[in-house]
Amino acid sequence: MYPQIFTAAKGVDQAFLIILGFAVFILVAVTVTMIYFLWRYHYTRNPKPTNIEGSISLEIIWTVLPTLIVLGLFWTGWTSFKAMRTIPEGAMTVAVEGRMWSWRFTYDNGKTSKELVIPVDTPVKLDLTTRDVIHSFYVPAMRVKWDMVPGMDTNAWLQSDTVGDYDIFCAEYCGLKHADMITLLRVVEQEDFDNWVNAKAEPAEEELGMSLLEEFGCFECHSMDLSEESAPSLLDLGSREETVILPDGTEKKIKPDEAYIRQSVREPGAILVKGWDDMMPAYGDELSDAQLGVMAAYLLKGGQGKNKGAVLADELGCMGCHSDDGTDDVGPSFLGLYGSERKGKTADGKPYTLKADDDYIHKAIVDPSADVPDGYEDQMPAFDDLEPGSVEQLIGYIKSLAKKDAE
Ligand code: HEC
Ligand code: HEC
Ligand SMILES: [Cu+2]
Repeated sequence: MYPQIFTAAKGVDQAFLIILGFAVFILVAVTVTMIYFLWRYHYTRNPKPTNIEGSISLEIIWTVLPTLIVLGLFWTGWTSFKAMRTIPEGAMTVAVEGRMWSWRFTYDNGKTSKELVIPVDTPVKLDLTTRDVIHSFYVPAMRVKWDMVPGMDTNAWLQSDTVGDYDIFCAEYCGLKHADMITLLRVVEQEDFDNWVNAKAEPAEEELGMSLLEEFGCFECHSMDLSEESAPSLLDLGSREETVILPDGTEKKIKPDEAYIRQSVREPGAILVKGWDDMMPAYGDELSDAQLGVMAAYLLKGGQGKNKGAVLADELGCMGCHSDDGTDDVGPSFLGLYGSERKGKTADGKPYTLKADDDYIHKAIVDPSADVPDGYEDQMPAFDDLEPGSVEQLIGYIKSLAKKDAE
């Protein structure tokens, strides 16, 4: 058995051992009696069968004894069950969401995580919910297993007396990738826990680049997706080859690099992107060298590596069913999805053919059963309760993975 680290669940092991003990005892007793009778009443030793009729004392024994045994077994089970169902007052609360096919743990301060991190020696109450089908939250080392049923709020609690990492499984078969629903319970010292739970996500370099672009108003004209209304899109700048017009009017093919971006921002009029007018304000020294460096690095990485939508898609479990590299999974890959032609059937069976635009993607996220693309089943849970702006971020992310010639 797994090491036992949850004191209140000790009774579970006890109940198990007691029941196992009785079962083995009864198996042995019945087998031995049977063999003895075979031997004792063999016709060579007992040639004349006799008919035994009634024995009050025997009947009392075989009624009362098993009743006592069964009641005793019930008692051991009941007491250990009660200990695990009595959630201590003031226990720390963590919301656990199960979904096809990943876990999300949300703490009181809003922090979310894919792993369950808890402080040692602290009772933790788990509010269990599911986004789609029935899952079951199972921590073998804690002897804790409790179903998560759609539309029902269930809960469980646990507490560890030992620091360490333990497995968390889904114990209810929930579809194709049920086996992927594995994550970790990390039991850490209180101090480490406090640091972890209060840590603000370090603004990744990418996010810094993004926020600088926002701060300096670059997005007033530029987009990070395929739309190019008042300026060329900055998406995937690093992997483009572009035709620019030099000050003397000649055309040249270039691959944007850091120096080019620096110059494009400091004196945009010097080199123009072919097809665009000299509309961009010159930023001159408004931006420091360092700021420009961060921006350029971000833009050269494609600006799509880890945008907010990508982080969100990962957090919400989209990537359990969708890929970003073109391999089709349970759902179609996000790569090249935006702007491509989609064929499928609506909920009432009408075939459709259309181009995946913002509206289509929006509907696909909040009401996935409405349009189901050919070759796929209506398996996606509806994400109709996301925070405001989240769907837009997800759309932005899917857009950033569009094929460049889709527009
Ligand atoms: C008023 C609209 C406007 C604003 C604001 C603006 N740009 Fe531009 N930008 C343009 C236009 C128009 C072009 C294309 C003409 C040119 O090359 O100057 C361009 C070109 C560029 C290019 C070259 C793109 C390419 O495809 O080679 C880069 C890089 C760039 N801008 C970055 C920025 C950054 C960074 C900011 C914010 C600090 C910014 N822009 C703010 C309008 C704008
Ligand atoms: C349990 C697996 C699963 C999860 C989780 C999931 N999807 Fe899906 N998704 C599918 C399947 C299956 C389809 C195709 C059938 C359908 O449209 O309902 C689909 C379709 C889509 C489509 C439409 C694709 C097309 O070609 O029409 C989009 C967009 C989409 N999902 C985005 C998301 C986003 C964003 C998330 C996370 C918030 C997500 N999905 C989570 C399984 C999943
Ligand atoms: Cu599951």
